[in-house]
Amino acid sequence: MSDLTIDRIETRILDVPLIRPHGFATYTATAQPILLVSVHLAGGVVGFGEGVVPGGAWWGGENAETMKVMVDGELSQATLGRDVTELAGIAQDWNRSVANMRFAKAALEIALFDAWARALDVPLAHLLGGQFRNELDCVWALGVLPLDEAIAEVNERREAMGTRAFKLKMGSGDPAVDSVRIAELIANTDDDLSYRIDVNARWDRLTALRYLPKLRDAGVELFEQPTPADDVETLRELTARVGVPVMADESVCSPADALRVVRAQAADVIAIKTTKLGGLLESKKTAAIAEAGGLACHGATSLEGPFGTAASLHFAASTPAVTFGTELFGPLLLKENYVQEEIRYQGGKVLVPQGPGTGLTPDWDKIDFFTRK
Ligand code: MUC
Ligand code: MG
Repeated sequence: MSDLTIDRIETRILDVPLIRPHGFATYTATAQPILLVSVHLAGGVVGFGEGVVPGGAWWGGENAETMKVMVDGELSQATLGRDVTELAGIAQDWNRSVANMRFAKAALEIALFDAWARALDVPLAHLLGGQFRNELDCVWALGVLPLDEAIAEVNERREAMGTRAFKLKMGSGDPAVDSVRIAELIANTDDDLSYRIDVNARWDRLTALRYLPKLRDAGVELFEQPTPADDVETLRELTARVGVPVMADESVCSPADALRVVRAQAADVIAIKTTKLGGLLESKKTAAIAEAGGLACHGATSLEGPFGTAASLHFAASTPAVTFGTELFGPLLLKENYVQEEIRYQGGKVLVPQGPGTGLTPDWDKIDFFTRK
């Protein structure tokens, strides 16, 4: 066995252009900033993690720049010189010097996991309980788009990848106009497609009570985080009243949050982003709490690049509680990827990359090209 001492941690910010602008509730991204973290073990093995938020700081307060400061500073100090097999203890120690900052912790934790798995020459899923599936259902998110462009994109994705489930972003425009646009999209595309909306916590209670029933009647099958993250009581009320499953995303950024949602029965599904939760260990705990409380888990995304997406796939492939599929399509939204392999998408599913660690090898020419100067 090679030396597993954590010898060096390197970070760089990549700016990777998107195939089209991606409109969120309060922000439109044309490129995805990604903090690429490389962990070098003394024996020569290198692991990779990505610090990613959906576009910018609007989602959870962190961005690529803040993540770089945290990983380069306190988080590295608490990690260097230790043995990677101590990972759970290292991750716990981070909380002594750095409160919150879960996206930054996830980037480093995943790079450590990847290095450890590569040193053992096993897939990452083997360190997470074992891989029991090779593929998962995968939703495509449209962002906020005009109706004609949305119809074209649905048809194109269906043709190219067999996608049948689509997520529509709301919360940016007038809810009355937006609801009509979504009803028209559903009416003007094939009946066997499935639609969900994500409001990114932007509506108040009365807006949600007014428009969610209209969207339900139009055929929307899942409501993701319609109302503010901290207002678990309103989420509970909507879950009980609107007759369509509700998914908690912003409301669950820790295992303790998951327990709160489970206790209140405030949602039917919990969105597990390995990024917002602070990594794979915290994602496992969150999934266990959801499972014990009878809630489904969804393999959600912050629009990670290939390494982050593959890590989330290994998490989902080793976690039976993820019963509600995934939206791990991030690499497809990037104009170009920076690994030598491609994550494969077919028949509405995404395949878990195979090989040691995440199963992906960096393409350093492309990484250098996208690195912020
Ligand atoms: C979110 O809030 O779910 C994931 C896909 C997408 O379009 O937005 C993200 C973030
Ligand atoms: Mg969401």
